[in-house]
Amino acid sequence: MIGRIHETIVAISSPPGRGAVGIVRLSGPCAISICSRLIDRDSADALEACAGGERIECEVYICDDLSLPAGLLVFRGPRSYTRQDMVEIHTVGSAPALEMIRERGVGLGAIAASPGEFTARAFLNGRLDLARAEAVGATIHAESDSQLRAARRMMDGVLSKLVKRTCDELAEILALVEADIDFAEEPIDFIRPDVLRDRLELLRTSLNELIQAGPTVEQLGVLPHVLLMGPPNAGKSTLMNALSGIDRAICSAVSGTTRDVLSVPMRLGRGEAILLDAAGIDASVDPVIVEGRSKALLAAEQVDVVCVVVDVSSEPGNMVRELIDGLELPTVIVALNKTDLLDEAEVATSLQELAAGGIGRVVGISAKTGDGVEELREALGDALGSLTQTVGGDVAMLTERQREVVVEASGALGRAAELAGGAAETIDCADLLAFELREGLDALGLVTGEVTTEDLLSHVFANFCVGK
Ligand SMILES: Nc1nc2c(ncn2[C@@H]2O[C@H](COP(=O)(O)OP(=O)(O)OP(=O)(O)O)[C@@H](O)[C@H]2O)c(=O)[nH]1
Ligand SMILES: [Mg+2]
Repeated sequence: MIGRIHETIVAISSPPGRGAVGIVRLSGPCAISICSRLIDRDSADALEACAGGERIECEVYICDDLSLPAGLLVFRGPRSYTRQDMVEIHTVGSAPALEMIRERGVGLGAIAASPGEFTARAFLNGRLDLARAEAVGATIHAESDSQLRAARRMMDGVLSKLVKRTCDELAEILALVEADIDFAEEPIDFIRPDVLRDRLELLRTSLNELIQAGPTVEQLGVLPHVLLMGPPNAGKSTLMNALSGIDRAICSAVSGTTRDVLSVPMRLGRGEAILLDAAGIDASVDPVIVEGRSKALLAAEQVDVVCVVVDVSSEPGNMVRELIDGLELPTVIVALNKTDLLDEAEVATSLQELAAGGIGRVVGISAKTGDGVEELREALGDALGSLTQTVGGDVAMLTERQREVVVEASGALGRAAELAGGAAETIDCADLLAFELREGLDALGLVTGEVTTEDLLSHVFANFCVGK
């Protein structure tokens, strides 16, 4: 990526598949001249003369005798995302047409862009630091609102600013320690060991806060799982559809309708979870039902919360006990379903009886009418708690890669603080101290990309899509 920065790259930037609009993007010194040979003559003249920041309507040729209407967004470097000349061709979102335009671009001298290469150029040309470039990738891959928020904060540079402040302070401390080495013969104490130790401990505390701030951006993407478990016909599938708002599962009065484990995303307050529906648990010996039951029980051990669904008219207290007896379950919430079939007093008695059993929170619902479903959603959200948490405030979220290097930096600072703590004068251990401080600085440099290698870039940008 670093070696070919002066070549022109081309890629389809819109997502795969059909859409109203598709985008082919070019960046590099020949972006304008290559694009002008893909379009009609008059528009090509307008493109060559364009100073950037404009949209030009044109016909783009997907082959010699076939053109499509298109709009060109033209950016002249350095006022562009990559700080190079860039053109975006917006045309009909047909996959073959976009591919033909891309191939023609390659035929005219552009090279096919690698994943993330546009953003890598933005980084290499100083438009973004590495933490912000990673935030672009995290935004594209966000699968939950928490991930999106975390990525957005990274884009705003919260992490970059924090790391920069730490690096500045560390560089100043290093300069003082090095002065101690350079002027070892002089009777000057540039920094006292106790002051040095305190300053390093402070820096280390702020790095440790960053490490412990919460899940990494990647971890936020792993959604928690909730299983609906109960006897056949209790209304699990009806509840799955009600909670997810999607008609996902077949529901029927025939017992044993669901056989496989079905899954669907579900909103829980501000977070999200995956909701699973499985076969009912009973004593049937029918081989298909036995197979479905063992899949349901296996799922019960792997999820974060089990929501036991029982029919209010089926001696629910005994039913729940029978179901969960001998099982090692995570947090359990009981959904007492079909409350629409009984009067209020009867429902209240069943709820009290279940609550007294101390199994877990009990919510009366009717999956059919929707009564109590929102209260159940809230109970599930509470039970999942931190797993669905949206990280709020100004916390700087880290990617796994960033966390690793911040842990390294914190380790180096810890070793340096220990050296300073055991010394009568800084000079006693100045060489070792300077070494650890440089280690810390180098590690932090990897967060923002002040220290970069081709390997690091390939690692960071490998997860991007082509065209970004
Ligand atoms: N009155 C009433 N009927 C319900 C309610 N929930 C579900 N049902 C009915 O109960 C029957 C079984 O519903 P399902 O959702 O298929 O039950 P299930 O637990 O998934 O059943 P299996 O997949 O066979 O284990 C269907 O006829 C539903 O319409 C409810 O809240 N009230
Ligand atoms: Mg079912």
